[in-house]
Amino acid sequence: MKLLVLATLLGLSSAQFDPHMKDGRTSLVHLFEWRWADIAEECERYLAPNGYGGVQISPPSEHIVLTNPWQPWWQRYQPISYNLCSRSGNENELRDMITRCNNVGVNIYVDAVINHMCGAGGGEGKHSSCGSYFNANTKDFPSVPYSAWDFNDGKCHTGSGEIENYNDIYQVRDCRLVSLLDLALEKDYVRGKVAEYMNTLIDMGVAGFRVDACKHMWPGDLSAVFRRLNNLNTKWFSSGSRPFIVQEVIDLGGEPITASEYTGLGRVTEFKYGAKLGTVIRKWSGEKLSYLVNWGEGWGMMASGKALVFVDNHDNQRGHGAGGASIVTFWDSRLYKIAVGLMLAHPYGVTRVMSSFRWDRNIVNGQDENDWMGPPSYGDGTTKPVPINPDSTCADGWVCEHRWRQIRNMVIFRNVVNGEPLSNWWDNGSNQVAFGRGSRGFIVINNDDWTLDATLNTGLPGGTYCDVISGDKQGSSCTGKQVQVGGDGYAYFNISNSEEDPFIAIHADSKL
Ligand code: AAO
Repeated sequence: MKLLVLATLLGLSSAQFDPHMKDGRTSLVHLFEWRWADIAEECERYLAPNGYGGVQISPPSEHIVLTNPWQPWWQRYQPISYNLCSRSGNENELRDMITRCNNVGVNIYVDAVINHMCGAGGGEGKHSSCGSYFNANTKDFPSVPYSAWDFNDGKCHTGSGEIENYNDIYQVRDCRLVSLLDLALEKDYVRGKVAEYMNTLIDMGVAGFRVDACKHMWPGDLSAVFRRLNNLNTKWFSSGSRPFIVQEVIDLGGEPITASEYTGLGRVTEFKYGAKLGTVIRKWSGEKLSYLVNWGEGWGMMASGKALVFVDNHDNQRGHGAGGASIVTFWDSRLYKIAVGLMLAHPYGVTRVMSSFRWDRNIVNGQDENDWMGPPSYGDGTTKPVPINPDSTCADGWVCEHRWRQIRNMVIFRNVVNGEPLSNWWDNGSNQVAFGRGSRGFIVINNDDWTLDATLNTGLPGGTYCDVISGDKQGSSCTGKQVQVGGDGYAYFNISNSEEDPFIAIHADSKL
């Protein structure tokens, strides 16, 4: 009996670590600031056919609308209410997107901003995305409703009311993060309102949440909220499925609040991953690709089953949040493709691909003066649609990294090798490495300043394989390089350091 109870508890508690992806899919993509209407189309026309398992969407809740600076992307991290109209679209469009994406096997994960409302001192009469009235001075948000009683200010003991010192765990949880009005999540009423918001989305069919700013909430309060969440909608998910939870906690070490306080509640964003991988790929601090032989837990990261990993995110690609200058982004496209390729080939963590918009980057003394710029939009601030070029790339300032052949094909690689262990590691002691995933896939990377020339054990059955980095398998032919694997599993690789993409990847489904 005791065992049964334990098993049930374990079964239930493990479920929020599972992204519940369909048909053996393994990766999600953050379609940062995309409109719901465009995401619905993208699910049908691109994500489903190319094996993406889910989309992290920008916050769907009603947010402040700012004019100085002009409609920054970050206005969506300042909720005004839990009404479902935002810069990305209204409630009907949201519902339509969730339904259509689910119907083609692509999950939706919501960025939930529940730690705070808008910035303090915003005053009365400011704009909000559904037109709801609010008054930040009196902490009045009648569309929830929240009033002054529902905020933490009484508990914060810094002179400014702000978080002044990340070494003081009380400040970090009870004071304002960059002046954002901090909700009192220990109150049953506030927990109830937050859970009601999240449950509305669950009932609409979302598969889970990326929960914003979790470092700034007490784990006990979060646990109380998560316990109130409904199971996923059985129209698309098996009965008893718990919502997938990813908590945003920035833990690069050196602060008293650690990711491990949160890993019992759900997955946690592993920020060390992108920061360290960036350092390795850039060859800073004497780092080398060959050191990745024990990549993952061996590098001081959390357990693989607790981690959500990414090369860059919407904050650190523009100098917000943390990670520092080492973070690789689409601006360094050659290094970026290697980094994302490596992430997707490696078994560690649940992987998230970033999909960005371009902005007028203007770095002055190490700071990007235009780090606030919002998505491609019309003069009135309405977000532009995402037009697709005949060559399947995106236009109008949308970068669409997830459509880059090298990245898209590695998302498929990850699905093909799902569940296989890391195998046949090889390195040259420098920046040339190769590894396989059982007998299902193999990747070879050259980040040295000279040619890679080696015969390696791929672990794959003999045959001719199409390299999915330089091209695609189309029917029985290959538009890129071909790799001959002998009956013993060995293959010869030659990768010049001056190639556009100095890496090769082959897998069971790319066999000709
Ligand atoms: C905007 C304005 C503010 C204004 C405010 C209210 O920029 O000037 O006061 O409105 O009017 C986003 C933007 C913010 C924006 C906000 C609201 O990034 O600029 O404020 O929307 O519109 C911390 C949090 C983390 C947070 C991150 C940005 O812990 O949760 O800051 N990320 C999320 C979202 C983000 C969003 C919010 C939260 C708020 O992803 O988009 O903000 O909803 C240390 C700490 C980290 C801390 C960083 C930030 O990091 O560890 O926890 O992140 O500092 O400064 C080394 C260390 C590393 C350290 C880092 C930086 O790398 O190793 O630990 O240095 O010091």
